[in-house]
Amino acid sequence: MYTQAMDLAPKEERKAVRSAEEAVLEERFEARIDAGDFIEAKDWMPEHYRKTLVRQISQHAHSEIVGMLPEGNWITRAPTLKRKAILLAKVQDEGGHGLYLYVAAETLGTTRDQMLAALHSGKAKYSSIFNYPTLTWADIGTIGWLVDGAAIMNQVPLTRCSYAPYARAMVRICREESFHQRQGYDSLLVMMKEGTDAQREMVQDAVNRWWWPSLMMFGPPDAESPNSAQSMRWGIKRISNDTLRQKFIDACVQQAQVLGVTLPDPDLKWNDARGSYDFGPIDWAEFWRVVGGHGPCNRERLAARVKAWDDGAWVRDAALAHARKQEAKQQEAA
Ligand code: FAQ
Repeated sequence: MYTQAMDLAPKEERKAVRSAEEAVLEERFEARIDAGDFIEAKDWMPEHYRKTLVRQISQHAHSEIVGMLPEGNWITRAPTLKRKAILLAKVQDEGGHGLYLYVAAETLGTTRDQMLAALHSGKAKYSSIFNYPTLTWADIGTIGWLVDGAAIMNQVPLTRCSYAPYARAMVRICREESFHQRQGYDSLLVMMKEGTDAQREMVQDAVNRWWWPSLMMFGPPDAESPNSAQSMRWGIKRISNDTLRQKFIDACVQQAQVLGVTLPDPDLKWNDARGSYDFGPIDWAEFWRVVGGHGPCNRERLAARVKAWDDGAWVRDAALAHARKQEAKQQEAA
């Protein structure tokens, strides 16, 4: 005899058994994390670990493809053939980074279409830094030096992220980011050492505008970072937002001296006791404004990505139609 009442008991039991099983799986997962093991796509993982990774990796992927826009803006105006070729290669690399990262996120059971829909609707975040405009050619060198420099500082620890597909993508990305940082620094060095006064002023102006937003790339202070504690516990993040920001500042001071530019912070001062540079207050209200959609270029950036998606619809349709035809041919042949 089957009744709803009789159905309920086994279901409850099954749920209890499942959660007991899950508890064992979770314990094993935590033990693997503690032992420094890497987690692969097919391994069991807690839902919150999976969601955290989808959030971070997809935001990272979005940052790479939105990050193509401020620099892409200068490809047609690069001052020499050499600089144009370098910039083209760099912007293309960023597109490639986006693709590795979307694929890494897809291994966690989300689709590219879902991730892009979240970007286009404004639901998903991307790095605050790409909502600032590139006003002069010196901005391009400064992005390489400071923005790619900050990206490397943040991303090298991610090559040891506990989720192996993300860690593997990051190894390749970091190698390319290192070239990006150097080409930017080299471009600024040429302008500072061999350029005119006007070029030197242009570099200083770009550094003044990009310095503080670059420091914001590392995310809010540790004490106000809701995701850090759990992400560090799981080995997704290996080094905290504040520690990475400090390491970046310490590295930049000497590089600025070699370049001959001033970093726009009157409080920047070596602290012997800490073995690091002290620095002035970061405008976190500005950061949250930009993250919240109200930066100088948020609307423009999102509109450009949505337009690219709409303009590319015929390419996606054609590729799908071709794939279907090939499949039908193969089935006929079989
Ligand atoms: N912009 O709790 P936390 C590049 C959000 S790639 C916007 O500390 P978490 C290459 C955060 O999502 C640059 N939002 O978060 C390139 C969270 O919001 P949610 C991108 C930010 O994840 C160069 C909330 O604030 N790099 O530059 C930002 O533990 C040149 C609370 O923050 C990556 O994505 C921000 N700056 O730590 C391309 C690296 N910071 O999601 C072209 C991977 C924080 O809870 C040209 N990601 N938020 O709603 C990470 O390492 C981490 O996700 C952090 C943030 C460190 C960015």
